[in-house]
Parts: sequence; structure tokens; C-alpha cells
Amino acid sequence: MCEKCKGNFYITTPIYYPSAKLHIGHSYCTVATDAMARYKRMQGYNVMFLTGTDEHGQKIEDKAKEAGITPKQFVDNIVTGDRGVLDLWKLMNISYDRFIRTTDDYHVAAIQKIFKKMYENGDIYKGTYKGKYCKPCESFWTESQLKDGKCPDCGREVQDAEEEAYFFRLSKYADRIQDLLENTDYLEPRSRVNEMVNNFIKPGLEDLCVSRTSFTWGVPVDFDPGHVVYVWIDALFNYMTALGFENDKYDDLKDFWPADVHFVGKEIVRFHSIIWPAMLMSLDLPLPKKVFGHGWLNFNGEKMSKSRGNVVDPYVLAEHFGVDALRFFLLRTFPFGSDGNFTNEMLISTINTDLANDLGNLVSRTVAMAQKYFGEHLPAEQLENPELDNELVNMVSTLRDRYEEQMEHFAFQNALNEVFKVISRANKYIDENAPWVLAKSEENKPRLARVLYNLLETIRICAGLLTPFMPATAEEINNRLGKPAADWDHLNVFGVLPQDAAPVVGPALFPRIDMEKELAALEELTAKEAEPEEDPLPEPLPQINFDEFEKVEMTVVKVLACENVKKSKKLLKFTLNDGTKEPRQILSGIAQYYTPEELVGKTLVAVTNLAPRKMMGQESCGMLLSAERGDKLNLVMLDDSIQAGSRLV
Ligand code: ME8
Repeated sequence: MCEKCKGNFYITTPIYYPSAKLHIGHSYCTVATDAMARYKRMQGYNVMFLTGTDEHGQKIEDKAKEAGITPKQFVDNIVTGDRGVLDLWKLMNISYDRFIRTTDDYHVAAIQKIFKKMYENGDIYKGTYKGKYCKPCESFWTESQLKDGKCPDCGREVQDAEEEAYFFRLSKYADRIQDLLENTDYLEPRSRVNEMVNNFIKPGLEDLCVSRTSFTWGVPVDFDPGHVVYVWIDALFNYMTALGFENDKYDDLKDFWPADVHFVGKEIVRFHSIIWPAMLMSLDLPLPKKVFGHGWLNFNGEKMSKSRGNVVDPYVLAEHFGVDALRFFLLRTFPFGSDGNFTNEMLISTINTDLANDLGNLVSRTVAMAQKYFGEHLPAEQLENPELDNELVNMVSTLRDRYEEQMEHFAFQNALNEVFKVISRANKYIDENAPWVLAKSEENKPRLARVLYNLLETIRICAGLLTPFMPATAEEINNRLGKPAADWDHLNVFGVLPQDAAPVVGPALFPRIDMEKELAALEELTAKEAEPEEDPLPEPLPQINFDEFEKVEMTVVKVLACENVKKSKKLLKFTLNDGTKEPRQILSGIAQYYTPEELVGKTLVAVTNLAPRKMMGQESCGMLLSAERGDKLNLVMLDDSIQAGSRLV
């Protein structure tokens, strides 16, 4: 630890599961962690801010297979690829100190050692797993934990699972965990403690299945080939391997473990407040000082997810509104411990009200007046008026303390409320003192200078305290004030700016946004960005040999006539030219995809040696080829230049 430092501070975000690109909900926790890390650095702490990606598990293996690439290629794409996780954190100005990928060699080797240690101390044993498994959540559940027979976390279907597996003696630690949760400040907010104790501990903690044999994309159990380590053991220990636990890559455990706080979303509080401390207890390791379970952001009242197509893409929003505005909005609008509902209207109105009107105007009005009335710099001769000044000056000099009190409790919203109360008060101070009236007489110039000085000092301190939330904006404001001292020790002292301050005018920090126009533009963009959930691929068919393939006669046909079949919603009746003299009749169940009129004259492909069959009393001699997945269907159509009767080979 450095001489001047107040101490070490270790803070983490959950490591992201790169099964799809991140949405704004994912950025929420990382922005909050970044604000806390920057705040602690500003206070003088030696901070370690860890984030990363959690890259193993069946879901990733499945998705990679579907995409026809290896799991490593799949995760590389999402983590290091264009507009991937690393790009996003860069864009969002996330000041992490370390980034861990659970596929990193040092981590994999460390997990193997950790698993073996728990096996050797008897806390991991071999048994048979029978239960339920939620694939998307990578979670095992007992029958009693299911909600209406479905996964209690995501509400989706679970599968029966039975296999030889290793178990962790979670049950052994039930009493110690209950004591930890109920009698210490380990888990916050407090409401999450009751949830954990009542829903998971009191019904009885069962031993946890900690290995799988049904897929391979995980950390192999080195003493039992075929088993891979349960992804949550692999993931949770990242917080320690990234500091050098069971590896030589880093040597930071002595400085940073135990962690000061793990920020995690509410749905993974269970892993961090029950499984994580139990495993640490098993290895006799110090427990993290705190886990803070933040709420979830919904979007327009619905759960946010890429697959549901209602995604709020952080790239789109950040590029559109600016990174600082987005970061600010996330922490200003929603209390960190509770759920929130994200809407684009709220985002725009927060930018307009807080940033354009209150903060932006305060800065631009003050700086513009200083320049207009005094030119390059304020005069040193200034006249105080305690009656008019004291309220503002007192409010500003004590702001840091009120802000600190809120930040220490991770109450970002309240901390920002304190800053914005001062900003509003300062705007009112302008109206009360009416600088434009003072400017009319030479005699009032010293008073005018003091009014502007007080405003500039207010801005200096507010901008300093906004640094963790809007680092680039705070720096820009500080530049406009002439770069006065804005470090922590100067943020509770009024009068740091030299009397003859020389502020410089700049463009509007946050131009007002036209709500209607922006909403329309955003809708268009987010619709483009949304990735609707893909329909599952059909099961592959057994292999056939070439002779079998050659038996299928596929012929080019031209549509001579087409009509709906009476009393059938699905069937279209085609009269086709198949190159022979006789027209061929085929019935096809595609009426919901095409109107008869649009198909007349088209060149299609038919299987022409299929045995005829009757449909709705009419004969169908063959089958038209089409491509189908989910609820989409396209007839196979060829260029009209090809003759009817040509054979597909
Ligand atoms: O859970 N609002 O990864 P993950 C707020 N790999 N937070 C949200 C959110 C939303 N709409 N959607 C997701 C994992 N999050 C594990 C963590 S840690 C050892 C392993 C949050 O990518 C979510 O709550 O599914 C979680 O904290 C984080 O994003 C990462 O989610």
C-alpha cells in the first residue's frame, strides 16, 4: 500500500456471461461499480476494480455448436470482437483495473486446484445427481425450490437431470451461513437477507451438485476425466484467482482480499450469499466484507433481454445521448437496491431537466456572465453580503459530507440528489442577486464579482463531486473554470478558486433534446438493433447414401394457375407445367404465407416422383419445395429463364 493512501479497496462486478451481446441492464452494475471505484480513488484509496467474463457452461457450448464455431471462438467474438464487452466498457469509460476471463489458463488451473482441495478435505464427494436443471440459468434445483414446476429465477421450463456427479457439502454450512446473514452486515440491502433465509436456508440447504458430465465446455476435474466443474464454482472463485489465489500470475491477495464489496444483481444474490461464503468457509478463507444486491432494470415494464427483442442497446444510447448522460441517468434515476423501469422518455427528460437546464445552464450562464461583465478574469476586489451569500456558501462547503454519507451506503441516487439540491439553490441565487442589474452600475461591480465568484466555487465543488458519475463532463467543467484544484481535500473547502479566476466559455454541455424527434429516431434504431430470438434448429436427419438421394426426382415447374382450396385455411391448389404435356396438380399447405395471385407465373421446384395422395378430397401429385424455420416459410423459386421440366441435380 502506498504511503499516502487511505487504504486498499477491492470492488467487483459480476463477471458477464457472454452468451449474447450485453444490454443496458448489464451496464447498470458496471457503471455503478465504476462510480464507486472512482469515488474511492478520489478519496485516496488504492483501488482494485475487477470485472470480467464468465465463459464456460452448457449454454455457450450449445450456442457455439449452433453457430458452427468452437466455444472459444464464440466467446472471443462477444468479449474481444467488434462492439464486444471490452469495446463496451471502453465506450462507457469504465476504469477497471483488472479484467478476468474464466477461460484464462491461470484461472482454469487454479479452479482445478481449488476443486481438488475441497475434495481432499471431504467437502466435495461423489454421488448421483437427480433433480431439475435450468439450462439458461445453469442452475440446479430441487423439486421443492421450483415455482409452479418452473425455474424460480427465470420462470422457464426445467429438465430432469440424473448423472454421476460430485457434490459440495453445502448443508454442513447452513447454520454458519444463517448466522452470517442474520447477524452481520455481509448482505445488503437488508430485505435480501430475509429472502435468502426464508426461501433457501429455512426450507433446508441441500448439498450442491458441483460437476457435470453431459457437456465438456468447462474446467475439467483433473482427477476424474469426463467431469467438468460446475460453472458457478468456476465463476465465483474469479474474485480470488484474479488476485493470485492458487496461481502465480498475480500477487495481490495480501493487499486486496477480503473484498470490500461485491456488487451483484438480485438474482445472483443466492450464489454470493450462500454458496460463495460456504466454499470460502470450507477452505478456511476470509469472507468478503459485503455483498450488495442491486435491483433490476426493466424496459417499458418488461424484462430486458436481447432475445425478447426489446433490448436497449447501450451502444445506441451512448452514441445518441453521450456516455456521461447515460451513466448519470442510470444512477440518478433508480435507487440502487430496488428495481427500476427504464424508458427512453425518462432518459430524455432527465437529460433535459438535470443536465441541460440545471447543471448546463448554471455553468454556461455563470461563465458567460463572468466573461461579459469582466472580460478575461474577475477583479480581486469583491464584496461579500453574508445575508445573501451564507446560505449558499454553507450548503456548498458541507456538501461533500452529505454526499459522502450517501456514497458510503452505495446510495448513488441520494448522493446525486444532494449535489442537485445545491445546483438548484445556485440557480436561485442567480435570480436573487440579478447580476444583470448589478452590472448596470460601476459601483456594484465588487458585489457582482463576488456573486460570480460564489457561483464558480459552487460549480467547482459540484463538478468535483460529479466526477465519479460523469468523468469527462466534470473534467470539461473544471477546464472551463481554469483547472482549479478539485481533488477530495479541496471539495469541502469554499474559496479555493483564486479571486481573479479566469473562466472560459464553451459550447453547451448538454444541448436540450427534442423529445418527440428523439423518441422516433430511437425507436427506429432500437428496432434495427433488436435481435429476435432464433427458432431452434430442426433435429438433424440420419445420413443417406448417394443412391438414396438420387431416387428423389426434383423438377422445375411453372405455375399456370393457383387458387385457395375451399373450406381449407391452409391449402393452395397449383396447376403446374412440369415440362410434360399434361398439367400437374399439387396441393400445398402454404396459404398463410402466399396469396394465389402472387404465385402465378413463378418458377418453383417440385418433387415429382412422390406417390400421389388425397388432401381435402383432391389429389396432390408431388410436393413443392420450400424452406422453413420457426414461423417463416419461403417457396424455393428459380430464375424464370430455366425451362419447366429441368431436373435438379
Ligand atoms: O449472472 N438490470 O452473468 P450475467 C440490472 N455470470 N442488472 C442486470 C440486468 C438488468 N436488466 N440484466 C442483467 C451472471 N443484469 C454470472 C455472474 S459472478 C461470479 C457470475 C446483471 O451476464 C445481473 O444481475 O447473466 C448480473 O449481476 C450481471 O448483470 C451479469 O449477468
